Amino acid sequence: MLELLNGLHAQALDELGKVSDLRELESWRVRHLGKKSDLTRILRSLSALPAEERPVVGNRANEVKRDLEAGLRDREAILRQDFLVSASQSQRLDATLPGRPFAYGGIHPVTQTIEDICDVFGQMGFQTVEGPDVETEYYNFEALNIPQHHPARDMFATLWIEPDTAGEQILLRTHTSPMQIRLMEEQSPPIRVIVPGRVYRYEATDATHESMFHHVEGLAVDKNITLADLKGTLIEFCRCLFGEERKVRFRCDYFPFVEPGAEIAIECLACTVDGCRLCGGSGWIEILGAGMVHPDVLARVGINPEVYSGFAFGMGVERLPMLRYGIDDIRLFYSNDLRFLRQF
Ligand code: FA5
Repeated sequence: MLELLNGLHAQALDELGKVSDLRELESWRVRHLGKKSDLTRILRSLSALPAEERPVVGNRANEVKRDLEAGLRDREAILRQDFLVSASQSQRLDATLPGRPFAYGGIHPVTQTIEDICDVFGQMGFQTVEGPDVETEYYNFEALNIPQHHPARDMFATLWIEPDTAGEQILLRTHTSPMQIRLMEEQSPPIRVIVPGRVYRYEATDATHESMFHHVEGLAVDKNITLADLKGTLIEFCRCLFGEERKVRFRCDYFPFVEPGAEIAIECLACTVDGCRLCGGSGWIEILGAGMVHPDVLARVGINPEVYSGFAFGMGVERLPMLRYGIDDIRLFYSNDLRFLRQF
């Protein structure tokens, strides 16, 4: 696989050197970095590799991707410059005319954050998959040890949908944890996956709560996975995103589908005065819930909890850029104010 990646890398760079105009450059981009490119196919199929090969191949594939993206940017700058020079020499360009402003689009800060999260976990050997926004009551609750009338359902104010034709209760998923079940039903250990996606809650909004927001679920199942693996993985993730100096708090929490359960909070930066609107003056903002997959959950999907163990986490995506850039209201992400969005 490494040979394949190296060959692909060399060939793409070779072709890039021969690209002579912007149209050719776009077709080069589609061929080598597009959704159907060999490189994207390799990145998507990392999970099928043996566990010991996955991090090595994952790292190399990400390196190749970064290198090709950098090459693309450099080539584009050169071609644009060439175009201007040749246009002005052929006197078709009146350089004295005032320029027309372009309305540039950009990647939404939440999408950028999801890409950053997937990159960090990708380098740790986690594969990225997605799941359905419309879920059944079974996957969202029951399979996660939250039967009807369990008090933990109050943690998730739910938007229900009319039952489907088979009479099954359906809903807009309140978290990405149902994907833990779907994945463990489909794959046998070792499993190492992250799942970004939208989640929905029937709750009032404020500076740190939205009714539609994003989660990234993480799941690792194998022999001998311990709480130390969970803590090490998540603390390393926080360091990658927030730097070495930022304080991270790891402490107990309760979720019915993990045992023991934990949460991580990050030091609040906006908190210079008492009664901070982000953290209420506590100095901390919770970014994720986590824990060791409950043995009953493993048994329910046919994985023997005597042999295997696992950890899982679910993080709130919007809170990460808030903490990184000092954004003091989550609602700014979805109010479509270009003055805000253009800053990213
Ligand atoms: C959960 O949703 C669990 N599924 C997380 C989990 C996964 C625990 C796997 C154990 C194992 P919680 O409701 O706390 O947990 O949501 C997770 C994170 O989403 C929170 O830490 C917070 O950062 C973010 N969050 C929660 N509610 C909102 C909201 N209304 N708006 C924005 N972010 C939110």
